[in-house]
Amino acid sequence: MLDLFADEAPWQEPLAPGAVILRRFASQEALQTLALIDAVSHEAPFRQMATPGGHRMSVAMTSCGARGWVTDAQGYRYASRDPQSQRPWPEMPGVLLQMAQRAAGEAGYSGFTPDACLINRYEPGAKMSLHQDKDEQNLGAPIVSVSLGLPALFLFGGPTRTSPTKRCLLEHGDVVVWGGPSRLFYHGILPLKPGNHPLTGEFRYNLTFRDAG
Ligand code: MD3
Ligand code: FE
Repeated sequence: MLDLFADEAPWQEPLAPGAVILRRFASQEALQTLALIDAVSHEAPFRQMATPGGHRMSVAMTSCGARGWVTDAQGYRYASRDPQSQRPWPEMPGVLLQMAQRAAGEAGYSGFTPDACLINRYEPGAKMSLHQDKDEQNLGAPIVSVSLGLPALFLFGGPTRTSPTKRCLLEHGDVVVWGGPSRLFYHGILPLKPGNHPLTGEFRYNLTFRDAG
């Protein structure tokens, strides 16, 4: 299908040690990716999970791939089944796996074999507080993130919670590859500003591809 929002050539912006933004890298595949997100969410619906501290997350999440990320009163972890249905997570679509592998390659990380794709859905006001991603077994592998729909202000710091932070706007089609030292940097998303995106309406989606091991 002709995508009227994919006419811009991608470009790269270095972000932090080991991290690079591939601006608009996913633009051409946005429509297909959104259709695949829809299909995944019919098998494994978006849900707002509870943190171990008992707070309901404002971001709604689901997963595809051999593992999915879950949180509840027991803690954060990867699980091979959706706790809501007790079924395995939907398969990671080949085109998404290949897009993540191509992005990792462009950023200098060849041989990336993610087994988990966490899908975040933000509605207006939804946010993700400053955190590290360290539940994965293979911290030597990068994380590839794909942003679709409404733009969001991304906050990224350094190796400690009190490291100085920078802000960066992540827009539709942007892909970020996080490896090397930045793999364990603190990061978060500021509350989503209301808006209307031609492909996603009031939502922002973010996919993160991980080698959870
Ligand atoms: C930096 N997601 O799911 S993507 C997450 O936009 C998460 O939904 C945000 O943080 C989102 O854990 C940010 C950018 C991102 C993803 C993973 C990272 C940045 C990262 C892992 C390490 C360092
Ligand atoms: Fe994260």
